[in-house]
Amino acid sequence: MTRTALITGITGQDGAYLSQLLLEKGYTVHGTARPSSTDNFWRIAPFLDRLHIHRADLLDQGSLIRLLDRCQPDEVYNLAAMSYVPTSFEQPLLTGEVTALGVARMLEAIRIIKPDIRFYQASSSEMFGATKDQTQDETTAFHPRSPYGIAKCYGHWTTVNYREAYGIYGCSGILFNHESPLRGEQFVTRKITLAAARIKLGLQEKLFLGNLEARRDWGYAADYVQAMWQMLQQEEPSDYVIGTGQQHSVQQFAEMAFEKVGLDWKRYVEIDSSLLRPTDVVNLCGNAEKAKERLGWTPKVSCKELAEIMVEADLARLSPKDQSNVST
Ligand code: NDP
Ligand code: GDR
Repeated sequence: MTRTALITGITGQDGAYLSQLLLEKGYTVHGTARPSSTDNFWRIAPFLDRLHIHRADLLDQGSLIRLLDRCQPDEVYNLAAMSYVPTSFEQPLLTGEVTALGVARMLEAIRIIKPDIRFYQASSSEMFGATKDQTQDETTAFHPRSPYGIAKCYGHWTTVNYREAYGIYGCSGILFNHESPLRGEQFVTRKITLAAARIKLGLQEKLFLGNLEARRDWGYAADYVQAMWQMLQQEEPSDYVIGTGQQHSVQQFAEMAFEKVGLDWKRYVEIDSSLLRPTDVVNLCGNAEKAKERLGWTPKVSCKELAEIMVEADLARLSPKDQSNVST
């Protein structure tokens, strides 16, 4: 029988990769988009006609209840969130409403409408924040460093609590940073790859960045949505860290991206102190042993390959057709 999935935040990076994966697996795929004057469907445009899009907002309990009643999904992937850390410092209460309470609203809707739904919560390595541990796994203590990280901790523990209190099949995927050509332009990897491509093509002169020393475990979004799906196929629900176990600094990512276009990053990157965060996270590196053992999940794309894929995609997007093979 055809399985039915609902993805909140289907218009985002992960929503696009996950919906593609689920369509390939034969699912009927429903997704939520916020009501707005301009639709943000560019990431899902290639297969939009195969998706069922509904207007719903994590801020609105009634819209979520009606949504579940209409779709009757077997699986819900809760990807919707205010996901940009700097904005969470500017709008901490809105971040809490969407990224924290939004999870409780979705789980309440599940409890009311269809408690046998399998639920995936998009948790984040930002929950580890100021951790002193060199690598982080499912047992590492949380010490969030932003309103976003704090909100994600609430969502994580709410998922755990609904599992323990009501027997809901809820999994919290603690995903480390994952990127792709579909990444939003404000996130540092895409900001860098887009700038490297633009500078190569003579469309931009400088790239302004904040903290070059911050270190992240960067993986490829297409690999990570596979793990989300695998978590919901297990007999018992559980929480999983997903990361590559490899760490690079923002500076190293810039080096790799500029190298791809044959340029020296030092000539183009400048520091803009207004991009520094009130509190930042500087040392994240995931230990995904549990996911490897129980799900058989391993990452396929290295950070260097990822930087290259992203630069290539940005070059292709920016290049007029007759210049599409700009020498790299
Ligand atoms: P994006 O920012 O690309 O997408 C976020 C999605 O949430 C968008 O579809 C957005 O809709 C939607 N959204 C925002 N506010 C609301 C709201 N009030 N009601 C309904 N929908 C809303 O994020 P990613 O795809 O990168 O990430 C997916 C999830 O995974 C997020 O929860 C993120 O916090 C989490 N995460 C991401 C990681 C990463 O490295 N990418 C790592 C760990 C966790 P709209 O198009 O209208 O703005
Ligand atoms: P992050 O991603 O905060 O880890 O959250 P982001 O790419 O925004 O920042 C990563 C690190 O780079 C440093 N940095 C800059 N960041 C941005 N955005 N712009 C800059 O110019 C810049 N210069 C340096 C930051 O200080 C930071 O240390 C992402 C989001 O997808 C979250 O939703 C997700 O939960 C986490 O990854 C895991």
